[in-house]
Amino acid sequence: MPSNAELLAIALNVARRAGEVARQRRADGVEVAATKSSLVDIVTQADREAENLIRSAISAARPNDGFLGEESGGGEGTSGLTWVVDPIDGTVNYFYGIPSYAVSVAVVEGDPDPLTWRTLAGAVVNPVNGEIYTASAGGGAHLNGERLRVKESTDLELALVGTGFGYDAQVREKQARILVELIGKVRDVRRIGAASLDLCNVAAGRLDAYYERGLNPWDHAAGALIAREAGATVGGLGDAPASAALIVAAQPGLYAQLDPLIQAAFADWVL
Ligand code: LIP
Repeated sequence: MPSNAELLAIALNVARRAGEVARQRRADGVEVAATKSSLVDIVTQADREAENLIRSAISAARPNDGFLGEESGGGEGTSGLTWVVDPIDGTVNYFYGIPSYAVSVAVVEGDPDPLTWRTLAGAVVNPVNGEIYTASAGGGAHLNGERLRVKESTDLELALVGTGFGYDAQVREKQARILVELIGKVRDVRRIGAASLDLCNVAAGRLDAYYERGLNPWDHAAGALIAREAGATVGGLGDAPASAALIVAAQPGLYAQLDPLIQAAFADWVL
C-alpha cells in the first residue's frame, strides 16, 4: 500500500494538469455539451476532457485502484482504494466565466461511499488564482505549501457561513426556506458555487462554517479532508458522516453552536 504522501503526490499532479486544461478551455470559450439531472445541471466538453485526463493518468499510475468520477462514473478496483474526482467543481461558475471553480481529486480507502470510506489524501486546485489546497490523513492541510489551521471558535452571530443549492427547483426552494431560518442568526451567508472551495475556505478561515444538502461524493471528498486536517469538525445528518443528506463543516466551537440549528432546520425535510 502506498503512503498517504505518495497518494497525495499523484492527486496533486493530476489535479494541476487537469486544472491547466480547464483554464485553457475556458479562455478558448466554453459551451454546454449536455445537461444531466435538469436543464441547469450542465456538463461542458472541458469537464469531460479534464476527467479523461485524470482517469487515464490515475489508471497508468494506479491500475488496480477504483475510480468514481462525476462525468464518467465508476469503475471497481482490486486494491481497496478508489479515486473520487470532480474534474470541474463549480461547473456553472465555469460556464459563466466566474473565477470560482476547482479540480477536486481525492483517494479513499474502502467502499466508495461517503458514509463508510476513509479519505487518505486530497487536492483541490483553483486554476484561476493558482491556489492549491492539499491534505493527507494525519499529515495536515496546506494552501500552496503553507499549513492551514481553523480558528478555535467564533460566536454564532459573528459567523460567516457558506452554503449551496441544488439543480432541482423544488430542492432549491426547500434549501432557501432553511436558509431563511438560519440567516438572521449568523453574520452573513456566502454562496460561492463550488463545494470543494467552500470546504477549503473553511480550512483557510475565509468561511467560519459551511453546510449543504444534496452534494455528490466527488463534490466534498477532497475538501472535507482538507477542512478536517485543518482542524474543522466535519459531519453529516445526525451523527452520520458527511454525505448527500447533509454536510456541515465548521471550527469546533462554532460547530457545537451551529450544528444543532442546522439539524433542527432539516428535521422537517424527510429524504
Ligand atoms: C456544485 C457544488 C455546489 C452545489 C452546486 C453543484 P458541480 O457541483 O460544488 O456546492 O451548490 O449545485 O452541485 O455540479 O459544479 O460539480
